[in-house]
Amino acid sequence: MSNDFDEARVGASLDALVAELPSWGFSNTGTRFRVFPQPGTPRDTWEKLDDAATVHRYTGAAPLISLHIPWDTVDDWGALRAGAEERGLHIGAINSNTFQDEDYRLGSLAHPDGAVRAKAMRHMEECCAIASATGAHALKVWLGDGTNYPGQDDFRARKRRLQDALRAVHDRLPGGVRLLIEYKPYEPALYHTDIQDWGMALLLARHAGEHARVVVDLGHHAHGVNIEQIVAILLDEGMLGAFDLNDRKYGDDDLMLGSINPYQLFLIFNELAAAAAAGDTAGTCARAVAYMVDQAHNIEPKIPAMIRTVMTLQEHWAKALLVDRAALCAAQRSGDIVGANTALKDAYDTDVRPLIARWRAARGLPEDPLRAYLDSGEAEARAVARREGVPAGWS
Ligand code: RM4
Ligand code: MN
Repeated sequence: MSNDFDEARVGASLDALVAELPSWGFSNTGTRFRVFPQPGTPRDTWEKLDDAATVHRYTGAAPLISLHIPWDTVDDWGALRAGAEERGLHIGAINSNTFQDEDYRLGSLAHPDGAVRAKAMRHMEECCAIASATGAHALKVWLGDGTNYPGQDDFRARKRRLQDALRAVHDRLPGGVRLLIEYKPYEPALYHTDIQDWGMALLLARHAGEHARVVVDLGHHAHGVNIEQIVAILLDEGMLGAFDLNDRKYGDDDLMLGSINPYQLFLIFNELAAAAAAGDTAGTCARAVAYMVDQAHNIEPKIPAMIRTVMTLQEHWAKALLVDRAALCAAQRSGDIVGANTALKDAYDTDVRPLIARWRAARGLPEDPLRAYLDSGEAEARAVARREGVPAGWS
């Protein structure tokens, strides 16, 4: 840490950094081979709020929770919103789900049959109504749409159906709600997905309307893809809306953030920190980006995994803020390749944990949230309190 000025600057930026937790990250999940249930898993949406609120209580940095519909459906959305607020939370994004119903075998918004597309559109309307009732900031659309075999359907026809449908969804957005469009190269569709990459998502967002943006899920790229460059380009176009934060080794593994490739995470945040300081389109865009987590904890305990992820987010954000931008810029201009790369490496190699511990202490938070949670006995008490009933899962 270079000086007090840096510490105050990083601290102020950490105050503004808000993580959004996924309700589904607290449910029992697994792979297609096995779901390993965990003790103390929430049994309903209210208990998912309790778990998200626990992560926020220990970290002070995760006051938002994303919901997934229909997994989180309740009778009274106003009551859920009030319940979230009582727990110190707000509802973040509403995630649509058009990938688990029998009718969606050939897709949803891109389905060849208009009746199925209309059904998917009714679901999107329901999600818009939920966004309005809960005060959510976004409707996030990730589709399972695609095909499994060459020739199964017509790429261009599917594109046009999807384009029209997303424009119609955009027209139904409540005021102040963004449409976040997510891409993914494969799975569940295995030959092609209709929104396979950031270019397709950008195209669809542009067609949909002014409140549409692109979501970058860190697990949704082919190997070797330069994600920080995608982030930079989307920022420059004013079209980056949000992240689905996680990490992966092979596929869409939804592992804890920064657990496999922390340097990549730093390089992504470096682009955001550079843009956030700018007075142009990229700056406005960067300051409105939502830091959503999209993790599924298959065998690791869920609340500790989420606390760990929020800490990782803060650490890598702080490192990105420490990049000496003047030195970097000078090195870039003079063609000093090693110097430019060193400006990044120096920031990345800085141990920011003591600074963040001081930031926490000044706010009455535990200096090590993970250790404090593990020592609290809360996990054991929750396992006893939730012994009865049916734990929540992906249905
Ligand atoms: C998808 C995608 C979505 C998430 C679902 C559960 O792969 O990442 O964002 O809502 O999983
Ligand atoms: Mn995602």
